[in-house]
Amino acid sequence: MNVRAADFTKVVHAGVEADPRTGAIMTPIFQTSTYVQSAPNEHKGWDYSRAGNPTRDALEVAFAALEGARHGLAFSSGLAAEQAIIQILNPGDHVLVCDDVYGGTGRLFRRLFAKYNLSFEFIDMTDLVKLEAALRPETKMIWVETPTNPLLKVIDIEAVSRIARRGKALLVVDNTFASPLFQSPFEWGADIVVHSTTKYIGGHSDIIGGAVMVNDDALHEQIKFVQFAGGAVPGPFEAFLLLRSIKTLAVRMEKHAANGMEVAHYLKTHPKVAQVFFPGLPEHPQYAIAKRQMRGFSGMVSFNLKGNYDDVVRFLQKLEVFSLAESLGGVESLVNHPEKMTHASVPEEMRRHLGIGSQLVRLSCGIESAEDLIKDLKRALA
Ligand code: P1T
Repeated sequence: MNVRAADFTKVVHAGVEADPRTGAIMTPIFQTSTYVQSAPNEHKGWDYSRAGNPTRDALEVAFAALEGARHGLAFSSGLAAEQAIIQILNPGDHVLVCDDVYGGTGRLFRRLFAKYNLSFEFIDMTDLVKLEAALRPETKMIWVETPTNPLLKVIDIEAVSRIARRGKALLVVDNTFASPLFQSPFEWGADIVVHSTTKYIGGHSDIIGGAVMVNDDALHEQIKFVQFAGGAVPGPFEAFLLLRSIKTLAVRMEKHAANGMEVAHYLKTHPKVAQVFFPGLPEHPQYAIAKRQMRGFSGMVSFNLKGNYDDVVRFLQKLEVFSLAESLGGVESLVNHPEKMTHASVPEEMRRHLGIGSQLVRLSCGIESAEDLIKDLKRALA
């Protein structure tokens, strides 16, 4: 299980051509808002940077290549990308959403879009019978995040795509946790793939960004229109940084995955750890699906600590290599307390139902030495 050999080459070259004017090997940062025209609406293909910018264009080609898609679109954040996807729907449409999603995704759907007469129903999509029964004539979209945030449940994309086809609903997959190198949702029947590029694709905790990839030309036109008309685009500098990040995605993902695996195995033997959530452990309830659908398990590991909330806070404060912070997917290891941080906006009853409680801790294993990560956890757990 690992990054495909061809992907090491792909990430270095995706979307990048030597600059035709200078031969510069790196894509220039076209830090411009507008472009001189020779006559009204006669120009070299760019008229205004909300509509298009050469640095962003190169990034969008790279995004498409990462997911093996026909089209890529860049957004100013992961949530802006999600927003653009939802904005192709019409009032009255119904969306089925997997119950364990990033807190901000749930907040976007529940608090922002519900008031535009769109309805969102959150269900456990590891239960396909339940999913099929929830389908209605007005269900226009099925929204899957896999592995899920923060409980790392794995949803069978191929099986959900069969249900989506039967219901004539679009299947959206948030592929942020797996990264494009460990999971290819289009190969399992997804219609739209979305990423928070703030995470693994950016990889250095210095960018907020989002990506949408699609194969269908008409769907691309619809989402591109939202991008243009709504304007939630990244600037050229962010686009440049992402192009730079993508070149090292394959080597980073291999190390994240190796560290995640070692940390998960260490935690499961620790007497103060009650339960470990990691799709690469054979005892994970969807291990068979994860092995079939994923090529690696990335660096996300969640676990429940024994004791009470004060014990959890003491543990978090004793960590030295892991920093207590929101976000994930960067080269440096982070630790998060979902209940009080990333998932504080999830209704309490839902959190209780899912098992996002005071004892739950989420790790994003960076690319430091696994030995140092385990030493840090050992000292903080002592
Ligand atoms: O933060 P932003 O770039 O807008 O991306 C939102 C988002 C979308 N999808 C998934 C799976 C995510 O995890 C996120 C953001 N998540 C965090 C900030 C976090 O710490 O979980």
